[in-house]
Amino acid sequence: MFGFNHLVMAVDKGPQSGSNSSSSMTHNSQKPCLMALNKDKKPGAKLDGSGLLLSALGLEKLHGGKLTLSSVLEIKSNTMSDKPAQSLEQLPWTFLRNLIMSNLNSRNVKCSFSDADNDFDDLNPLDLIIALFHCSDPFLQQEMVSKMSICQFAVPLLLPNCDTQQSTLMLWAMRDLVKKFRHHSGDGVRTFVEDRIVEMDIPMVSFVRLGESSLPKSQTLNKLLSNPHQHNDTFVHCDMEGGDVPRRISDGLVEVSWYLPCGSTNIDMFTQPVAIANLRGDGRLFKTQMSFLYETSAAVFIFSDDLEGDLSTLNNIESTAELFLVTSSRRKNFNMETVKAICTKHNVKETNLIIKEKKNDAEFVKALRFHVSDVIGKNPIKMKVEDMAAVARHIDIVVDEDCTECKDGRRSAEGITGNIKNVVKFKEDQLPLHSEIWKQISQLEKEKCRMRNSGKDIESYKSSLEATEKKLRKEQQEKAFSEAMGKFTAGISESGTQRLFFLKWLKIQLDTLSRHNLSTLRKQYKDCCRNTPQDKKLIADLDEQISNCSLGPEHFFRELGQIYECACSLPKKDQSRQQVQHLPGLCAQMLLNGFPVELVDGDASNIPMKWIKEVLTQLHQLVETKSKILVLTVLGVQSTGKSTLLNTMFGVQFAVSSGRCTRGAFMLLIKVSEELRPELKCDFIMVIDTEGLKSPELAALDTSYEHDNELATLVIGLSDITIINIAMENSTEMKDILQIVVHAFLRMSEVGKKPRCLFVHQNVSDMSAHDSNMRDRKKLMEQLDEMTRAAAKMEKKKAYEKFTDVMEYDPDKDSHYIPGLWHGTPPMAPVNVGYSEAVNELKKSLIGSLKTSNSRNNNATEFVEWTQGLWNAVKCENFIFNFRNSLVADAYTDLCTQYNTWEWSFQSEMNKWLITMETMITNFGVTEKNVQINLLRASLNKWLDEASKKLLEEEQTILSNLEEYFKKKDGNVRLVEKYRQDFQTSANSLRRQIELSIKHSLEKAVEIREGMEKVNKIKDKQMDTIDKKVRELLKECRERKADISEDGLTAEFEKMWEGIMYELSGVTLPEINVYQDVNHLLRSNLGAKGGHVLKMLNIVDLKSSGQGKFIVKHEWFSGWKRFVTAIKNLNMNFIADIQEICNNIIGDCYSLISDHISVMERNNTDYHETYIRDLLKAVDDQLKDDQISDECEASLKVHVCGRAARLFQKEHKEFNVRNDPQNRLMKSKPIFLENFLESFSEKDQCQKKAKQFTETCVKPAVEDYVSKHLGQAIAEKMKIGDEGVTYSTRPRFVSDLLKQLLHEDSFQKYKEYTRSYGPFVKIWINEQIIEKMSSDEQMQQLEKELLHEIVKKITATISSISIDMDIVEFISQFCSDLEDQLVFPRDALENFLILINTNTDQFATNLKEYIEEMESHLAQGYANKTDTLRITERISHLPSKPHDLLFSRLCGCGEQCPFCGTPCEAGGDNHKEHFSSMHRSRAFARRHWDATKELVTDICTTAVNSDIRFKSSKTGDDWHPYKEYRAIYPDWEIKGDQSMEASDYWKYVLMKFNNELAKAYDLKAGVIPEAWKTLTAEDALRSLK
Ligand SMILES: Nc1nc2c(ncn2[C@@H]2O[C@H](COP(=O)(O)OP(=O)(O)OP(=O)(O)O)[C@@H](O)[C@H]2O)c(=O)[nH]1
Ligand SMILES: [Mg+2]
Ligand SMILES: [Zn+2]
Ligand SMILES: [Zn+2]
Repeated sequence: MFGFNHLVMAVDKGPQSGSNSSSSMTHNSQKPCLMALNKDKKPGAKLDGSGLLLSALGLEKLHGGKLTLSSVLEIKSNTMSDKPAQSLEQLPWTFLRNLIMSNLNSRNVKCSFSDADNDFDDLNPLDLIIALFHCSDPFLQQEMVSKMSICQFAVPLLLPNCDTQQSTLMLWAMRDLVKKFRHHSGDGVRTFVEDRIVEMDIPMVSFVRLGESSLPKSQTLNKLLSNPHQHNDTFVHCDMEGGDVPRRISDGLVEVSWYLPCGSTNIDMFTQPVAIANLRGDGRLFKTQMSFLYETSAAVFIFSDDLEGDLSTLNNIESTAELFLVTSSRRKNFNMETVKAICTKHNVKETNLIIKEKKNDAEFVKALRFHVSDVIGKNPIKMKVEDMAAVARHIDIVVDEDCTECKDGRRSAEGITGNIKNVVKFKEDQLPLHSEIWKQISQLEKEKCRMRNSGKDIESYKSSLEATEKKLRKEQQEKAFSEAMGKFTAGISESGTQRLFFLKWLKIQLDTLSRHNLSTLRKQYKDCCRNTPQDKKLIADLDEQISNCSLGPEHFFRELGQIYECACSLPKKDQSRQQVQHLPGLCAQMLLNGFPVELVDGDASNIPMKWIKEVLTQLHQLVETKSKILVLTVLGVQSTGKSTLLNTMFGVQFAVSSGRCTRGAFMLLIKVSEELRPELKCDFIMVIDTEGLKSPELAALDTSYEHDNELATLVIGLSDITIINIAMENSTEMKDILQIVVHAFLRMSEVGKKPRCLFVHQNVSDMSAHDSNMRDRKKLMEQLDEMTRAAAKMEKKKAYEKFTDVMEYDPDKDSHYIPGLWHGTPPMAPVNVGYSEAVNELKKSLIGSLKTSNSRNNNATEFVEWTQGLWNAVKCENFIFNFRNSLVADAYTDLCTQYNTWEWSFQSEMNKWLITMETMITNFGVTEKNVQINLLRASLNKWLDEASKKLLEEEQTILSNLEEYFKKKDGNVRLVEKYRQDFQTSANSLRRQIELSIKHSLEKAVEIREGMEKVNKIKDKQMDTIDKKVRELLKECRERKADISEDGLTAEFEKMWEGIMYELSGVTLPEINVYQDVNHLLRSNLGAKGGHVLKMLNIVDLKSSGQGKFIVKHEWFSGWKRFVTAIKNLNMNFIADIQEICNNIIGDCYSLISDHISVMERNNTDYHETYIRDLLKAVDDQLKDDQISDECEASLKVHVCGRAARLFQKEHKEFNVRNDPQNRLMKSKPIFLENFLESFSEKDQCQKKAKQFTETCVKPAVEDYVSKHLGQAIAEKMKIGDEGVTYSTRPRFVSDLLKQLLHEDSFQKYKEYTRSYGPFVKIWINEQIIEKMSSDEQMQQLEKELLHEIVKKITATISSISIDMDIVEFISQFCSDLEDQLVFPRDALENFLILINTNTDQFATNLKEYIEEMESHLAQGYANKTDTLRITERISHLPSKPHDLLFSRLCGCGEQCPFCGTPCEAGGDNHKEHFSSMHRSRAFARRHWDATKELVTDICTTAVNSDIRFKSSKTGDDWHPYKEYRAIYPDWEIKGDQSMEASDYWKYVLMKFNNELAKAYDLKAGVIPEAWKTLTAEDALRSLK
């Protein structure tokens, strides 16, 4: 069977094709099995070296090392398929995929197809392996060798090339193999050895075949190496799948495998390590290989039956190897004599002759084993693989390490490692930045967040921390760039392959340097953890030693990071800073090459954030912004095979070793192939390997619990999928770890992220685990639920009941069971097939679930943002309250901006509707004289219904807009999911708010209209009487027919008029006593307050109230609890504070009063008690509960109402005078007379009437229209254009305002801003409006537009009315058509209609002309008044004021920070939590130290991180820690900020105005921390961004 077939022979003869030698056919004829195999081979199959095979495998383009590791690791669409290959071309990929996953079955390459047209319908696995080695680059070769070795496959030592006949010694490929074993030494002490295999002194025993042999060599070797209980197929043999297929290109291959003892006599086949080499093919044909083996082996075993043939190869002069001859006595022409003769001839000792006599193998194998043991027991030559290179070169074998890149890389690496005598010392000298200093900086950074050791003066403390950090950074700068680092940077700056070689060499050499120490320490550590976990001191000590002794490329990268970070604190232009600009790019390139990069430094427990940020930013650019990543992480107890799992799953190379191995967290990128990107929605998968969490016994170690907690929170926060790794043997330990994990998940769901979670149970022996573990799963689930509740309670978030509330987890789908890694006892155990298969299943399910998930993935820069935010929050401990991330912030701002526009359009819409309705109400009864006033009430209800419907519709619009918004998949909407509810409630509350205000306004309008009824009735009656009388007189005069002169007529008229006067003289308008109304309303408003207040009302004199300034008096507060405590605390500001509140309210009320008065004058309406009610409501609305005492409130209301009463009384008087019947009669007399005369003479009045109508009715109505709509129009205008952005969201508005304040630099303004935000802001907006409206005649433009709009409507109305009506009907129709738009002055209309008698057609025509004239006249009027003063005046008299409209959408909820008074910036007005982006020193809220009277400088965001305490009325004047301010102010969210830049604005302002502020508040100036003193206006400005 092992006499090779014709195909191989042909190949061996060289590249000529078709030279099937007949001799080989003769050989074959003796081999029935091969005959049978080849009998249907097509004759003349073409064979031209490796070419045909490679092309059949689809590899021809990759020949010569073009296949790279990273291309193999790419996630492709076939990555997850586990179907057998469907074509030859798929075979290599299936093989590689399985091999990378350490699958023992990977060599079973039978494919499930049969392709008649192909010459190759079957393939020997060795051919495939050789073909792939030819195609792979050196790094993939290394990886293949590593994985083959893990599977206990033999690996190529000499790689043949059938085209060139040139063998290659695969030294480089084997470089990375590290093996561990235990010697059996004579004295019974078993020493444990771990080393790089190519550097180990291990004797090699080679096996070759010469000519024919009936003995199955490879199979025999497998038996030789396997122990009886566990058979390994180390070498491919003919009974394996595909092993019987004729080999095409792999003869001449020398494979090697090592037997390594584990130290147990029962298990070990050999007590000493031995390398077994196996030459494929007939040794006679491979002289070079034979020589190599002779010169390097301790012994060579020759298998041959063909002893008569050419055995010249046996006579190698250089050979030092002992020769053995292995033959079978069962073959036909066996002759003991010849055998013996041959032995003598070729110097084979007789004892070295091994003859297989029985059919049974056992004895034969035993004999072989005996001889091998004997050879290695005799202390033979042991040649390192490394040293074989010299032999190889000598006999014309290429050594793969001889390529220039490899040599150069090695030299560069040696340049660094050659100088290392002592690792600890080297690190101190050459890598000084990242050790102690960086640890100290990390401590400082954390302390800046936590402020554990601050005294009272936290801001100064913080600034001193900052100063220390600066100092440390400076120290770093002085040490930056040691010699070794210079070389390292040079090394990684090399191009492509050479850099990779350099890094690999560096790793190899460093490993060698530190291996000895480390492996002992790790072992001790592991033993100690297992056996004496109570000895914490020793464990901690070992832990530290491990960290001190370890040295790998990651330490160099760490150092690089620190070099970069310390340079960042230099000015931008500094040369040292310029020099390091390129470093992150190099590191980014490494990441792209698939290197793990350290994210969290496990020793310092910190992330070098600036460095990582820049690295990932560079990466983002390197891949042309196609950097969407999906993050997968693993968490679990120490040494539970986390890194192994990831390595197996993705073929990556995270550090693996028993004992404490991974530190911190490493990230690594795996490319996703182009075709899969859309499906997985990402370009890369980022795999993060983490440090094992400590088991509970160890967790008590100093700060390790904290460290674990931080790491878990960060990692879970970063990941899209977290694998929780549980080793079965320590599932109880896992419970405590889970506690940490649950906390982390809970925190994440608080910030709107719900990562997926997978449980992987490792070391499960039973393959049916999934089903049988159902009960365990249920139990785990229950435990998790319970933990969730406990964690929720601890984090004070009661809402979480179940584990699934905090993460996406389906216990059935997301539980995986993985059997033990090793099949047998290491080191000779291969990877368990079950392990590899289960990991593959896990991978498939992971990737499958990624496909179905619909989350959007972050790109590298977003990932950095997210990391940064998370890490800051983690550092601040108070995680939930501290998490602020710019991605969330951006998403939130976007949502707010959107919401703001919806809200605005809702408000505008309703505002317009309200104006229409008010117009209708005012117009009620104008056209229909005798309509019943109570119909108005009925209509009011109808309108209110209509309003409710409309409001609901508008609310629905907002809600569905919201719905749409959250459906969006792009953008980070999922991050603001948790605010959704807030905005929904806000929409709802906005609706209710507007509903109330509409109801209020409409009712007021109706009441006022009703109040006018009496007066109107009187007027109407009067008019009717006169009209009738005049008409009678007219008729009478006409009937007389006499030619009455004008004088005569006048006389007649005068006579009649006197009569009327007499008749109507008794009629007067009702007098209203406003004071009485006020008195009454005050009583009912304050009635509930109790006796003392009513008593006060009894003695108050309203008539003298409300004059002069309102002064708050002490006595109103005597006995009031808050006041008493304030006095106790010597809070002299108390009364002043109240005074300010009152002043603000009074200011608002005064403007309300003047608004009412201007309405009365404009519409000629009377006073109505509703105005007073309005006023009282305004006061009530502004007074928050318990802000001032009852007495004070009463006095305030009396003051306001007193003033109102006086003004309204006066207004009422004026109204009565204006509308006094006699007076009116006197006024209308000339009109009547004129009309009387004209009617008599039947003059045509058209022209005149049209003019009169335009002037007295239309023009005032139009002006009124423009005024009513102007406010809204101005407000709209303010919101558009570049400057309009100011009004887009609250934070933006505040920031723009502060910017301007900074510019104006006025203490007074700051004082007003911080003391009375609302009023100040309104005034400020008003100023902005006036400024904008004054430029470019903007307001005139708006006025003209409104004017034109209404004129167009009027003209259209005129044209639409039929001219067949008489004039009165025409006018009536005209008015009613426009009743919802225009209010025509009632009196003027009546006067107009007196004795009217004109031609409708003509009138209409004339009217249009006059209206046209009016428009241009009015427009002219607007255009002439462009000065600021006039605009200010005009705006202040508008019925709806633009600044009020804008303010109502910008004031938000109106809450202010309970500590510093900064306004809430949350979107909507009904949110669960108030927050603000920038707090300020409490000094601005007049806070000061009791003892010293100095202003308090500290800022809320620092205070909530510190251990200092506060007291307020809410704490019952007890001290309460700031950290737990939530207990007192549960709806405020004040995020701690450890950065020095936070609130720079206010620091600067306080620094500048410290003294003025102190003076204004009669206090002493605050102590300004050193660091603030250097702040400039630019810094302040920057912090507003
Ligand atoms: N017996 C057994 N050993 C395993 C298994 N998985 C991994 N190992 C071995 O356990 C050791 C630790 O594996 P790692 O993958 O480094 O474990 P880790 O969890 O990453 O360790 P740390 O990073 O130090 O926490 C290695 O020597 C692995 O070969 C397993 O399932 N069974
Ligand atoms: Mg690990
Ligand atoms: Zn605050
Ligand atoms: Zn709020």
